[in-house]
Amino acid sequence: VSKAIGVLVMSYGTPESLGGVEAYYTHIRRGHPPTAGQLEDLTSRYRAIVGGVFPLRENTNRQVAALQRTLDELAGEGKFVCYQGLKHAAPYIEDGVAAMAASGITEAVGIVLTPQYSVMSVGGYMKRAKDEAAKHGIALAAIEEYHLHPELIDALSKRVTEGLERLGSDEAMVLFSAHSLPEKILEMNDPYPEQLLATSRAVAQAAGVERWQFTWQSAGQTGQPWLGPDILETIERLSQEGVKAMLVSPVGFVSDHLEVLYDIDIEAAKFAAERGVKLARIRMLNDDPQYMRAMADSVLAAAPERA
Ligand code: FEC
Repeated sequence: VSKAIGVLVMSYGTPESLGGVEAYYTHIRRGHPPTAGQLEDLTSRYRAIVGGVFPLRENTNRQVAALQRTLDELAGEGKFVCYQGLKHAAPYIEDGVAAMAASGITEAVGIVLTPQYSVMSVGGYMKRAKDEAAKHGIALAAIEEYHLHPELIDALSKRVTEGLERLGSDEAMVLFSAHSLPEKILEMNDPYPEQLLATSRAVAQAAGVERWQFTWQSAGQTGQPWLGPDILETIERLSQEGVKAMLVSPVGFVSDHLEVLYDIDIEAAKFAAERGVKLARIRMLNDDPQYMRAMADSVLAAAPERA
């Protein structure tokens, strides 16, 4: 039995290579393989971002290492041990929990790299983590959200200020964005839209930004309605209203990955350029020290008391 508290650090996961895209996509689709056309569409998006490499994987490794260092600094070395658990790729959430059990961990905290709660995102990660922890006799405390942590808000607001300077327009509109989800989450009273708005409002206030809107991005094609307006509709409407400069500020994403590097940097940027709109994006948090402190603080608050 280990005295250390395990920290299960969960994130989305990415394929390891272009050859792994089909298995990854099948996992996202809950075991239903994509059609050849869907697979080609996704593969071509991966090919288009920085030469077809998978930045999310290295990035997640760096984030987990940085969170470990931050916890060591705040709580002393050896108190917390971080394990990685991914939703759609190896090491899966279940692998992370099994690795904890193999090291004799009996108490753990689960945290997801995305700051806002939805039953379809964080709720799904936590259910899998708790089910697996129960099998191994591990008590796992779940951190559901940290979307208003002052260090997170400050880190994002600095990036908004820096992005606006880069854009160099006094008239720019800040577009806070996050991954859309199927509209049916509204019937479940899901806190996701409200928490995203709360983060956006706090960041706008901290950065002294008055011209801002919230918009969704990266909706899936499932035949069901997804939350809107989508970022492309928002750009279209604002451009018709005469807005010439926009700063996309993802607040539900924290890393450089496909939904940022493709959906914003390639797709939305091209769409904006065709309408004479100058579009920029804030730098993602990745392993930003303030973001790490926001997570480490949340882990300390959720961790069981030790004599
Ligand atoms: O860079 C990478 O390799 C991974 C980028 C990536 C991130 C991400 C984050 C979120 N997703 C969320 C929900 C859904 C729902 C569906 C869905 C589908 C996809 C597909 C790809 C994909 N997601 Fe994702 N998501 C990323 C990538 N996502 C690829 C499949 C093809 C496509 O539509 O583009 C629909 C599933 C279905 O078909 O039923 C729902 C949410 C997040 C943000 C929170 C989090 O990070 O967990 C919510 C990064």
